[in-house]
Amino acid sequence: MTSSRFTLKTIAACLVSTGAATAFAHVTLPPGGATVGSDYNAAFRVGHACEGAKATTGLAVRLPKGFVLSDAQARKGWKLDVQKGKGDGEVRWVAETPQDALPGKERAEFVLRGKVPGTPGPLWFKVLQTCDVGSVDWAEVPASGNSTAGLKSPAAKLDVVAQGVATVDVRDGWVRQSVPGQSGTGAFMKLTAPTGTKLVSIATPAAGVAEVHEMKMEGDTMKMRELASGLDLPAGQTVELKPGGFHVMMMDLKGPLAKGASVPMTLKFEDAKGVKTALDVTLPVGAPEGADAAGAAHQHKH
Ligand SMILES: [Cu+2]
Repeated sequence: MTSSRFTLKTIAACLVSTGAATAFAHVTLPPGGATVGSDYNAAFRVGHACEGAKATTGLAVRLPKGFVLSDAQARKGWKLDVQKGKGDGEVRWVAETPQDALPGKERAEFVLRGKVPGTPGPLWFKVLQTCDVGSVDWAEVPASGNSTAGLKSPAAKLDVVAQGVATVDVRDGWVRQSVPGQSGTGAFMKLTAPTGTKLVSIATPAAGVAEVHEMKMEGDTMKMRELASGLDLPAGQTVELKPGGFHVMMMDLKGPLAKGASVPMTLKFEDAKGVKTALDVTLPVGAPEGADAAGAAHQHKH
């Protein structure tokens, strides 16, 4: 639990997002960010046709300024057209025949690769989706900030983060409330690491000690233990920390955590190459609706 092992203290961005309910209704990039200046596989997800249409017949991605395209992935039965341009490049896929079009009920990924800019911030890819009937221009960008909430046809967003900041997407996080005198509680969240990493430690001013734990049945008793070597986050896979399973164990609480309060937390990661990153998040206290059926019985004995 020493934080001195981590020399990178620059933790600027916060990738916490809430409400992914509309994710499949839009053209989006997978959860998580990209490190400044890194090569990025942009896999645009198309999960439906235009309104009233049966199939997607074309996709045109306008490359944002500062993104340097290296290549785009061909699709069988689709014509690929790449315009490199400076700050106005475009990649276009067009179905060669109606039979090659993407049916409205099928999901597909359209992939291009390139280098992201050397400065942190949101990168907006505007995408024109063409269908057998009509088209949708996914091109709205928020006037300020980087939340797409409330936008009808948002552009696809990629968060470019500084060196040392984790690219891990954290969502639906919360901390179980505690009563005066209670020494420990748990924190829960969903983590998606785009290139794979490990959650190795946690620091929070709300607790003297915070560890990554797992709960398991041993015989007929539920036992928990610290994951001493960290929690593996395979590339692109969402790992859920939830009551009865993996969790962040907060011990030696500095005070009671009341519903409605919030808890700042620094999540520290280390990937297979030994690259260490961290992410600052703020988690609300109190179980979200429907999240906590098994939770009340979660007793902590150490
Ligand atoms: Cu625990």
